[in-house]
Amino acid sequence: MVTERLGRARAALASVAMRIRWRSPIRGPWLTSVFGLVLLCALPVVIVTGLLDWVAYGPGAIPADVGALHLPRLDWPTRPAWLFRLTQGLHVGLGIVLVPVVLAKLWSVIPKLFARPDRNLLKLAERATLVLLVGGILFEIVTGLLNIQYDYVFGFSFYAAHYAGAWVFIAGFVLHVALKLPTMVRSLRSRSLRTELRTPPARTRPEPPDEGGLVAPEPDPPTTSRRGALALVGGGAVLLAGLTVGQTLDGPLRATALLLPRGRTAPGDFPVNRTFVASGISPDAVGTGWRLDLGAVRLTRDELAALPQHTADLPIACVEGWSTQQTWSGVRLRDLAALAGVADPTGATVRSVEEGPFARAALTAGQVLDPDSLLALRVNGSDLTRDHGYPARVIVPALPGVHCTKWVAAIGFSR
Ligand SMILES: Nc1nc2c(c(=O)[nH]1)N[C@H]1C(S)=C(S)[C@@H](COP(=O)(O)O)O[C@H]1N2
Ligand SMILES: [Mo]
Repeated sequence: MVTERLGRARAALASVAMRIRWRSPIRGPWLTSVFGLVLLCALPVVIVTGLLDWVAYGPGAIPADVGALHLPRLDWPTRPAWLFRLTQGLHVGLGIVLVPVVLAKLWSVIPKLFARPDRNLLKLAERATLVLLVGGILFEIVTGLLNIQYDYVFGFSFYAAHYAGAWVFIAGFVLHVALKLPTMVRSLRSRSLRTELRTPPARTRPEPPDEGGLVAPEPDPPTTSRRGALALVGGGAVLLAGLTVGQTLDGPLRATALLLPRGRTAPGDFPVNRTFVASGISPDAVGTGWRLDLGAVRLTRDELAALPQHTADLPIACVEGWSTQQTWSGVRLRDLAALAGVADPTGATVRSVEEGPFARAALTAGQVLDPDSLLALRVNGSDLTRDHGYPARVIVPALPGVHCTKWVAAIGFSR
């Protein structure tokens, strides 16, 4: 019964394939392998920076339970201060730039989608890995792009889903590379890149028929060359890079981040993810009655401002990929620990006036003790605006922006 139905479905697919008949004369193992080589070089960077970002968030810091998939607990350093700016910027930026290459690679292998499945066990296993590989990367692209456009449109936790999806993709990627590397190397050697880059459409010929069935049995006359296809994909990647990089730059070039909602801010200001109004905090909660609760002591804003102030140029780097460096002033976290009577803090828990996912953040000992780690009262020479966290906010070198808690209500130093 089931086999009968499968057989019918297969026949239907085959007839669709017959009708569509993938006829591009440039499709073939060489072109697929060129896209494959680019992805083989670049995707490990996206994978490693993504995993590093997860390490940077720290254990339990983001409300996402990933069970057995958790990484070893490593203390994320505070130096260099731009570390998270770099890893997160690379992860998001390169992830965006590679989208045309991924799409081109999928286009180049599309006849396989309609090919009859092999009875050979190894070939079947290879197909199974493709489900992980293709499903995994499309899921990562879609969730990642949605997240950088509008924070949290998901019913599920972006962090947990993107992270679990990453492991599915990584498994597919490793298996696919292991199975296909010899084919890729052989195919790359079958033609010369230099020659292809000099071949116009008129002289473009299909590759010889291949075992994998990528080359069209009845190719159409060429309308573009392999050079043209590479230029289209490369041009798309460069265009995306140009529209993305601005979100990590300060100065006039920031306005070039046209694709990204946080690329644009009021003149003289820097991005805000959640505004004061959006936080739902009542203005009274951050008015004259506001106190910083350190357990042993409670301080007014004036009392905080009367303590020794320290100034540092530090980046805010958001999980969404944007980053900016500003000049922050405030009280050193280690001075506040001393005031709270904790001489040797082993970490800290920061609580916000705000309820919800940003209500709490955990800091390691190293993050509390760094001389540039601040409870900031001012930025760029003026009091914080409410949108940037007035009366006081945390800023710590190399700490993901998401943990730089705004509208701080309390800091608990642990011993
Ligand atoms: N209480 C609170 N703190 C918060 C947030 C928030 O929504 N609520 N957003 C975080 C995120 S995701 C980032 S990137 C930074 C952004 O700081 P900014 O809005 O001052 O640029 O603040 C962090 N601190
Ligand atoms: Mo963020």
